[in-house]
Amino acid sequence: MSKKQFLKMVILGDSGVGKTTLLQQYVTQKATGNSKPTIGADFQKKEVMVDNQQVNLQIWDTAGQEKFQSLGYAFYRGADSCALVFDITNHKSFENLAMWKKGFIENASPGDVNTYPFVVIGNKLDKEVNRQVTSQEARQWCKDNGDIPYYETSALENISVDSAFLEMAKTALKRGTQNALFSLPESIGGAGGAIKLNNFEDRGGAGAKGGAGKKKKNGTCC
Ligand SMILES: Nc1nc2c(ncn2[C@@H]2O[C@H](COP(=O)(O)OP(=O)(O)O)[C@@H](O)[C@H]2O)c(=O)[nH]1
Ligand SMILES: [Mg+2]
Repeated sequence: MSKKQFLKMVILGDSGVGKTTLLQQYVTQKATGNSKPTIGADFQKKEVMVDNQQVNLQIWDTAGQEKFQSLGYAFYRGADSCALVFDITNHKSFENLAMWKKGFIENASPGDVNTYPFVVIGNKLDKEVNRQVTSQEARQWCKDNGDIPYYETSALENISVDSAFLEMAKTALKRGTQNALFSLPESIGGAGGAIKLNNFEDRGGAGAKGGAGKKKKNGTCC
């Protein structure tokens, strides 16, 4: 079997759209809707097969800090893919996707933004009667933002949750192999919470580029 791959994924979106429930459903096949993540940046692990390759996913969820838009640098650092989640019954959460995407780009500095593996997820599909965002509207936004794949899910009823995460892994892997050609090891270590990520292949050449300043801001650098 070929070398094990590691992928870091992050989930962004307004508070209440269902990020934690999506992750819980994906990782444990359960959605109780009442799990509280631990304080601070929090991630879950899952091992999956993607195109005959074993992949270790590390999926980062917020611990509620999204309300204050105060996600630390460790959250974004070296992310291989990013899910932008909104609630189809809450138009405002859809409008805020642009802000989340911009925040991600500013913090993760993911190189060529147009080819970055974003996935947009419109969650709470089981509440179709309360829908405020049409599929067409969402698809148009995705098209205008570099042809981002779009999924409608129900974290509660486990509709299309696996497919959305699988898409993230697939596109991230594809891009990862392309980037591997260019990635030289960066020697910035000891970055506070980011230490956890040092187990990961540091393909984040671009991530590290914009990050040094931010790390200093957190008082955790070097
Ligand atoms: N009906 C419905 N409710 C959901 C769904 N996903 C999450 N929820 C509920 O929405 C609320 C917020 O979910 P949560 O995962 O905590 O959102 P987060 O703040 O984005 O992490 C909880 O009461 C969940 O049970 C879904 O697909 N359908
Ligand atoms: Mg949450």
